[in-house]
Amino acid sequence: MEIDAFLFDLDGVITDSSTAHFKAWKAVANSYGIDLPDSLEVSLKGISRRNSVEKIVQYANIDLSEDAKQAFMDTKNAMYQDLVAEYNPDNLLPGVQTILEFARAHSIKIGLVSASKNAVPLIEALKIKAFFDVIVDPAKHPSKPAPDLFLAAAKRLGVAPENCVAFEDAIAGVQAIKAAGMTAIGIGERLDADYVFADLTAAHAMLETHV
Ligand code: B16
Ligand code: MG
Repeated sequence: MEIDAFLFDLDGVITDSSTAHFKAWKAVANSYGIDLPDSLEVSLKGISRRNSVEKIVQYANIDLSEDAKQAFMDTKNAMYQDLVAEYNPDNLLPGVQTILEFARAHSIKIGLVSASKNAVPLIEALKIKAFFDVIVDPAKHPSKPAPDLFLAAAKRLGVAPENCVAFEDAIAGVQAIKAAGMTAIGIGERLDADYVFADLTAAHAMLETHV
């Protein structure tokens, strides 16, 4: 396969902040008397803050005014930011640095395709921002599972979607990659991707044989 770009999801692929997102949702929900089961985590991964609160309200079968939803999201975001406040390069998941350097060495462009509005400060804290040729703004496009964020990255990089390899830990994210016509690499388990690996170290080992 011709590979012109690697497109990375952030939470759950580059760093383990996806657990911080769920921990924060769980804590805020608790303060509303809602007990979020761990089984809900998988369906909240990769989707926007707004879609997450809608899913939680639907799960709990409660009515919240628009103001209350906004307060719910704001409290969650403040909690999430507290949880990742100390993140630093030690919080990079295995293989991140290596695969970014590998991409650079092979002139493969690099994009960040996160649904998170906290993505930029997080990659700055992780000290990897300089690797990215493009960082897509999630506020400007429909969220995953729509393909728009991935397609916007390819367009800005000037590469064809079929020559992009994208990495995701979320079901919604893998759906978005496939809808964009790109090669999907799932990080984790039980993902309907073209390839599934435990981490980027294993993904890199496979990709090395294709470049
Ligand atoms: P924020 P990713 C996603 O990031 C998370 O997986 C998801 O849990 C979160 O709700 C979403 O970002 C929005 O994040 O509230 O910080 O804007 O996995 O696409 O990098
Ligand atoms: Mg993710």
